[in-house]
Order: sequence, then C-alpha cells, then structure tokens
Amino acid sequence: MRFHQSPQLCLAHLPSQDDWLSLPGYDVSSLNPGILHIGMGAFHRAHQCTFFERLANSGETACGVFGVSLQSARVHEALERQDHLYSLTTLDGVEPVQVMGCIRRSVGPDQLDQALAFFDSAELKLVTLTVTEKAYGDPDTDMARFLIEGLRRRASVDLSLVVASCDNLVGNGNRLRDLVLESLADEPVVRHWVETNVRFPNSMVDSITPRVTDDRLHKVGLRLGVVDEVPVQREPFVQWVLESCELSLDLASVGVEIVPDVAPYETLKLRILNASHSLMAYAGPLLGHATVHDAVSDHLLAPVVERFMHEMASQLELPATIDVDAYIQTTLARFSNPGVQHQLLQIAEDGSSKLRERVVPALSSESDSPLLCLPIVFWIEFVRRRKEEGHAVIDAHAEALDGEPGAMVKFLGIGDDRQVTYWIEELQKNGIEAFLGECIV
Ligand code: CS2
Repeated sequence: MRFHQSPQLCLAHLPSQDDWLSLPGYDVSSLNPGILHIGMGAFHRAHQCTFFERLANSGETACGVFGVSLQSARVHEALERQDHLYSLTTLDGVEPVQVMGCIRRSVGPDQLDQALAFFDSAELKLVTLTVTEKAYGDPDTDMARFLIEGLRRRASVDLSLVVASCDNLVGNGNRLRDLVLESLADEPVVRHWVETNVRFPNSMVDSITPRVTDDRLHKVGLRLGVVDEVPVQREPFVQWVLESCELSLDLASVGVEIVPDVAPYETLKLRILNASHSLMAYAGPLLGHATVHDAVSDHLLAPVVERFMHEMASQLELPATIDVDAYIQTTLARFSNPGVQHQLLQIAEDGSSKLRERVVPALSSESDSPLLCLPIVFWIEFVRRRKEEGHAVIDAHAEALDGEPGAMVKFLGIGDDRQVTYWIEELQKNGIEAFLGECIV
C-alpha cells in the first residue's frame, strides 16, 4: 500500500503547500526553544502549540518548544525521526491540515538531564505542563521531582520564570505552586527564591481533542503524501485563558486571553463542559453509544444533559459579563459536531480524579437537585458493568473501585452518600431508559 511505502514527514520530505495543507511560514531551523513543556501528549500538541505556532508564524523566533516526556519515549522518538514536525487536523473539513514546526527539541524519560540543563539558560522564558489531574495530589511524582530539580537549578542562576499549568483543574497554578512549595519545605533558601521569583499563573485551556485512530493516521498519510507517526486532531474551537503575569512572549497577540482572574472561566468550563462530558461518558455506554455526538443526539439523554448544564450553572456565581445561556448553547453545538468522533471511553478514563474536579465541588454547595450527582451515579454503574463484563477500568485507582456505591462515593470524598445510593438503586431497578425518561424529571 502506498501509505506504508511513503517516506516519513521531515524537513527533507516536506509535502507541498496547497489549499488543503499549510506549512510553517517561518524558517523552522531558526526557531529557538524558549518554552519547556512537560507532557508531550496530544492535548499539548493540539492546543498550546496552536498558539506557539501562530507566534512563530508572526515572526517571533524565541517560541520554540523543548518537549519533555516523563513517562514514555514513544512521542519523543517519533518526533525526532520527523525533525519534530507533525500535523494538526482540525475536525471541520474546512481548515487545511497544518504541519506544525514549533516543537524544536524533545527528550524522553532517559534524557532528563538535558532538559534540566535548559533551566540554567536565560533563553528559557516559560514552562508549561499538561500532566493530567492525577499528577497534582502527590509531591512524589515524576513531574514534581523533575520540576523541583529544575527550579533548584533556576534558583542557582537567579533567573525569574513563569510556570503555567495547562491541566484541567480549578486553581491549577495555585495548586502547582502549593505542591512545589510544600516539597521545598526543607530547603528554605530555594523555597523563598521560588516564592519571590517564579509565577504560577492559573489558566483555563479548552479544545476537544479526540485520540487519533488508525483511520485518521491513514487519512493524514494520504493528505500529506508522507507518513506522520504522531499526528493530532482537534475541534475548531480553541481557547486559552491565562492569568496575567510578566512574560516576554506576546501570547495575547495570538489569541491567548490574558485576564486578572481565571477562576470564573475555569469553573464554568469544568462544571458545564467537563462535567457533562463525564455524565455522557458514563451514561452513553449504558445506552449503547460510543461517541459524544451519539450520546448528545439520544432523545432521552440529550434533555437530561441540557437540564444538568442549567442546574450546574445555577450553582455558579459568575460575573455579569459571562452569558451562561450562550455558553451552554455553544457547548451543546460543539458536542453535536458530527466530524468530532470523540469516544466516550476516552473521557471515561480516570473518573476518580476527574469527578473530584468537575462534579464533587458542586455537591458541596447546598442543593437537593438529583441532577448534579448524576455523573457519579452513572460512573458507579459504568464501573460495575465494565468489571462484570470483564473489561479493564482505566483509572489510576482502578483497584479501589469495586462498583459498591457507598465505598465509591466515600472514595470521592463525599460525606453523605444517601442521594447517590438512592439514585443508583432507582437506576438499577428501572433500567436506564425509564430512569432517564421517568425518574429524573
Ligand atoms: C474531557 C476533556 O476527556 C475528558 O475528560 O472532558 O478532555 C475535554 O475534552 C477537554 O477538557 C476540552 O477542553
């Protein structure tokens, strides 16, 4: 097959630009790394790199990315084979596939010394991270050890730094700073230096980024005429809201929204978009659906999702400038995009960490609405069914999740399990169709 015989994407095998394909509009080999990114997954390469690529295209020469993979060398090695080029497909069929050049260097878990040496350099302006929710609770993770060692080195050369978490947590920057400062408790000099010289801005990041399938790999290969081992894809919508901080890279000029307080944006997104994603991720498979598009088209589930969003919104205290109804309509339209084949099982992963961020905080506010606890109710039933059917439950705490409602609710840190337990019983007694159509009204 032609696809397999094609050469691999790299500087020597750049496809030609046409209406359907865009190439870096700058000299890739003259772009210097000024950003160190930890966590080279698809979200980083589809989201933050969109903005870094725009910067490079606008003439900035210090916005190259030095990528660090802490867990696996797979992406790093593939990128090395491709001179760090890869392609981004926007799932609307209108925008050209974009060959991205902003990643200029990368290392895998065995070469972290090279990345740590970058902390000594004045060229390093910004550290960004996408390491997922589960990395933030524990100072003894690869991420925490790496970052703290980097900051020790930075302190020794006394160069200030911005470290921006791009993970899906409320107060992501504050939490990262707390984790770092806690880990430096026995090193008062470095700790004080970090407190004074390192900014950890909070941020809200948003773009739906479905995992690449074999079908996409094949289509991208045909479009490029060369093999890209590590393409990424995302919906057209992309948003990055960052707390203001002193940064020599002009991110605002390429669409990053710089605001004094990110909290309202973070809360809105987590409680409406992400929480309803989780609701569908666990309810959808119980109805036989595989994708978000299918789940949000279901005549029983769709109205419940919309009511859930409004109920969540009613719990939030938001500035008058945010139009929540418009936000809900836009989010529903994004979910309904038929070009975005976002697998529910992808969203269902790591439920125990995700639900703690997106749903549990809404339950601690005074509310009797059964709607708010639905993602947890469906999660428990989903886990029970997956185990019963002999499937693996993908979750860092999978062994602690046994499908027993009381224990799982406690695991999420919810004190009172009565409401969840009641609705689980109703769900199991009536079946999901009757539960959605008659019980939750
Ligand atoms: C999703 C998110 O997988 C999930 O948990 O809810 O990845 C979601 O697609 C992004 O946060 C959208 O910005």
